[in-house]
Amino acid sequence: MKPSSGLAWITCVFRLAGIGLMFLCASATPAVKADPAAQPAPGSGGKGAAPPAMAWVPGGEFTMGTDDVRSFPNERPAHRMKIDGFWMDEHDVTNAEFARFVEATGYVTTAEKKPDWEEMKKELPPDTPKPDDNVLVPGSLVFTPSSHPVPLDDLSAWWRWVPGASWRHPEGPDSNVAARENHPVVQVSWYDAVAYAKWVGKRLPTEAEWEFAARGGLEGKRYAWGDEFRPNGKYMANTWQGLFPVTNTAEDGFVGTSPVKSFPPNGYGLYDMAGNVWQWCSDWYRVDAFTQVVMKLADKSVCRDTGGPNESWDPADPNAPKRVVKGGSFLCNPSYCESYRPSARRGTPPDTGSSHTGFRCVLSTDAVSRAAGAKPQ
Ligand SMILES: [Ca+2]
Repeated sequence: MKPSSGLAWITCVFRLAGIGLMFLCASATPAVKADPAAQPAPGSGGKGAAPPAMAWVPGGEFTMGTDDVRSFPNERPAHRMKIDGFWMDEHDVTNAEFARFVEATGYVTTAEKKPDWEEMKKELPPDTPKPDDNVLVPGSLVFTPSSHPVPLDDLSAWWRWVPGASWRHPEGPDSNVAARENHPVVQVSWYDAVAYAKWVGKRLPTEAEWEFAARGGLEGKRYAWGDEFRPNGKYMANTWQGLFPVTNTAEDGFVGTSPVKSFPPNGYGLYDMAGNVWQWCSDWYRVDAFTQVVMKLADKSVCRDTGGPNESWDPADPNAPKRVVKGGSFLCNPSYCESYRPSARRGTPPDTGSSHTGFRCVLSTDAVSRAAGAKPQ
């Protein structure tokens, strides 16, 4: 089966090459210019005390994207971006946390619902035939290693549509999360992530917020911790070692997802901002988003985070609107994507979950203040 919109994003990832992007943005001072005065004073009663298990990400300016030739065209051009400070979850939302949400609300995730062909076909080429009803069943995308080397431009060689796969059963009906309570929840759609965020009184990060946070105060570095992938021989993130997608040597200690906080935090105290699982952002995905944003600048100097484009655009997959995912996953390897770099980005249809996509939430300071006002101490 060609697995519907669920696989739509997969077919486009490597077609990004060839999309010409222009370098238009004049770079200002190439450094992170944080705004320490914007940091809330814990317990001050002003902007509120630190929310539990969240880290403060100071507002300021930074260089978003990259002009490094060792990147995908959709990461260019590098441009100066200014954002406000915000709180971010220290780690990805875990299976235990998501379970509490489902238990409290009775929420049913996208992967647990029968696919709606009328909605699916909107994201597919017009002549796509309707699959048999016996394959239009609840399910999701599951990574399946190949037994032999395969061309790395054919992602269908290692992704399968598995009936019964969901956040409760990440690899299919015979799997479960009983021993993975502290792992990131996966097999969640963008809609699922938004629903969870709303329930906990938070929201998804914008792409600019996510990238600023991932850089941890470092300017223009290739990774969240610097320019060296393994400083002093130490693995800093859960990625793939070995011949992808055939042999996973797990030299970093993990074949699949890892418990949150298994690797060192970045400069803002955030864990797993590289590898482990991709993370949903609130923005629509455009291949040329960075070009678009700098073209709109009057003075070509500093961009302001507006929450991303008004609509999705991906010429390689024009029928499927997508949201941004960032961070890469345990499947990322230098041989094919290396997307655990802060500037790396992909688009994924919001109805699509997979065994390597999760999320975390953020909280604006004004929201903290409202919460504090609504709940007298
Ligand atoms: Ca690994």
